[in-house]
Amino acid sequence: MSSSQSFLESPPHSQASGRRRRSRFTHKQLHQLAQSTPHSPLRCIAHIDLDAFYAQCEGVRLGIPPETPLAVQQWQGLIAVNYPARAFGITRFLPLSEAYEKCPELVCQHVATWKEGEDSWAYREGAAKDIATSKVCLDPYRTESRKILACIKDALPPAPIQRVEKASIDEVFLDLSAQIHAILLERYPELNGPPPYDDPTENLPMPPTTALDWATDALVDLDGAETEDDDPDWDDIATLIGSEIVRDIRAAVYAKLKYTCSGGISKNKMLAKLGSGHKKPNAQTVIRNRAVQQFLSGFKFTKIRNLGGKLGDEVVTRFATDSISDLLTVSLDHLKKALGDETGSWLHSTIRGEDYSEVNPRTQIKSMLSAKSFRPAINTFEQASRWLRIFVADIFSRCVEEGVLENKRRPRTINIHHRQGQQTRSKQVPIPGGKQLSEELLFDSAKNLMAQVVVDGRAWPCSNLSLSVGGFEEGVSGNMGIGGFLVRGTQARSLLESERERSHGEGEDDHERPPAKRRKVDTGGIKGFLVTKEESSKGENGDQEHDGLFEAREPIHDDDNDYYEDMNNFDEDTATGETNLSPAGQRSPLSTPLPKHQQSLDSYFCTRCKSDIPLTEQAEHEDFHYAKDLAKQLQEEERDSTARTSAPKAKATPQASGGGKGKRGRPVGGGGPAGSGKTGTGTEKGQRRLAFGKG
Ligand code: TTP
Ligand code: CA
Ligand code: CA
Repeated sequence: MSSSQSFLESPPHSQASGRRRRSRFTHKQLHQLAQSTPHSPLRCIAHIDLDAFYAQCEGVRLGIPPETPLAVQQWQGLIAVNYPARAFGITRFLPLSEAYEKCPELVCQHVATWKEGEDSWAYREGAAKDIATSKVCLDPYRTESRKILACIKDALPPAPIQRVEKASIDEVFLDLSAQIHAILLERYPELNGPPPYDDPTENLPMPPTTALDWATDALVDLDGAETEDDDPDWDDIATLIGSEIVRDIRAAVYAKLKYTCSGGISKNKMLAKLGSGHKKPNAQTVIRNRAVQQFLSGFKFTKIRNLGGKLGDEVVTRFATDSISDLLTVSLDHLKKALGDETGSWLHSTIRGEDYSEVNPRTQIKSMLSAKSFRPAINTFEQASRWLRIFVADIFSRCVEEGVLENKRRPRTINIHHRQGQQTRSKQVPIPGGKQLSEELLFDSAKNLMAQVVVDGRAWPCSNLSLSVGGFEEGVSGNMGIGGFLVRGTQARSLLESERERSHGEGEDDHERPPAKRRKVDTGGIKGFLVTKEESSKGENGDQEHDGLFEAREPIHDDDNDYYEDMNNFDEDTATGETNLSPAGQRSPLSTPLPKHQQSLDSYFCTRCKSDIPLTEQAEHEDFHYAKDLAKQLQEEERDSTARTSAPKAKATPQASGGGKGKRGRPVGGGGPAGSGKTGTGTEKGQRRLAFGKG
């Protein structure tokens, strides 16, 4: 007789003592657990978030004892504060002087910086005063983040049982369902038996346990109707096992790397994420299915992702409350009437703790962005070039970590985003292929993009500039792979032209949208409302999901935007269309051109167009000629290379053709052997000559 039989025939006394004989869950639902099916009612998701992450990184790097109050400084503000420092009332974005007043022994470590004229990032003495010539570098935190992620993965069984989604620089989601399923079958052999009558819709036997040991977990109180006297069902057991796994992971991260983190364990991502933030630092919170409503009712709905912005405001206005408990009394019909069918239904289920979004174990970086807001704004091509040099160094070092030098992965496109007054423009070109990706190559492309912005006019004063690379593709080892990266001069030029047309004079809302954006929230068409800040400001690399389930009501990001990017696993391009905050978290007005009456009436004589140009426009005007010259040079170059593209072994370059792939539809000529690198074919030489000199 199998154990499940023994459960089937459990003695009547269990009935008498109020124990149910059968579980609420069916054999089928248990099976769904093994498949990590989002709708499995036994599903278990965890969220792990590092405590005061940057501060811990600095503490570990510098060997500072964890009980020392420590904060990470960026310019004159603080971006991470460890828990001992928080005990003094020190918070993120508190001005430095105030922080020292509260805690004179506070250790403040400035973030590493990229500095104009320097080849690499470094921790620098007095970095805080170099805001005009430096940008922050998050590489040290990315490196630690990678180590932690590896450690977490090592503590889990291999894929496909392991499902880990890196959600930002310091957090991950884990779908523990499949692993828990395996553990359940091991611990409770009776679950291995076939369902009675071979009917998968038959209920499982009850677990043979009456009391669960939640160890050191913060256990959220049960919902009103539930009592701790009720026997646990399999969902409680699944959550308990999930909690054990998370505790082990946290212990492993601490043992190996000396970082503490907090965890949330529940049935979905939304709840797990709320859970990890519930009790910090170094603790984990379990929200059992029977405790969800109780847990959620303590929150404002504006803390839930997609409710932090426009939609949240709308709901607050409509229902004159921001509390979940209040909103629970509003009927589905009423919500639908007020917000539309889809948004209404979505909100109705969300505040009841429903979220079927998947843990998405993508690990590959899709794009990288480096950005800087300028206060004061910059006014010349030369200044812009100096920043582009820094962006390129930043991006290139990350590309190297992605394995570009070994030809493992390589970005296909490079984008510039430029803000002048209220206008943001983006431009994109393919990254020339056929040779090793290098800083010079990226820098040349970046400057060419900048030149395009200048040619379009109204480039200055520029208040925000950013560079991103995207369209990463897997390299193929050997020559074939390199061939795949090849974009020839003519083709590159055509793409560049088409890009110019597309982006000419566009406003910030004119960015090309990704054709089919996947959404995290499985809600179908709540589109109008559920455009997050990131999405609304995203440029062309939008083929990814969002990770953070929650957005700050007033999202705070650092001066250089890198934080936002990392929040989104580097996939985001968030530099466009953002309202910038000063390092101290204060809103600062975006720079706008000087009002007419403040402009100088002085002028200078341009020898090339033989006319007087206002002195205030001199820089822009000179840039204009510079860019025009460049365009002319390009045309000549193209004529040159067209004449020479008669090589017999012409080869299509699908991967590298970016947007031009189908459109071009013709083989693109190639002179020398693919990947001939520095020996250079005619077209490659052309690519070189696209570039300005060193800037
Ligand atoms: P968080 O996880 O939001 O915060 P934290 O890890 O510092 O503290 P907690 O213990 O509450 O989780 O952010 C992770 C890191 O991201 C943080 O250490 C610094 C950085 N960060 C910014 O640079 N700017 C910001 O606005 C926020 C929110 C975080
Ligand atoms: Ca954190
Ligand atoms: Ca975090």
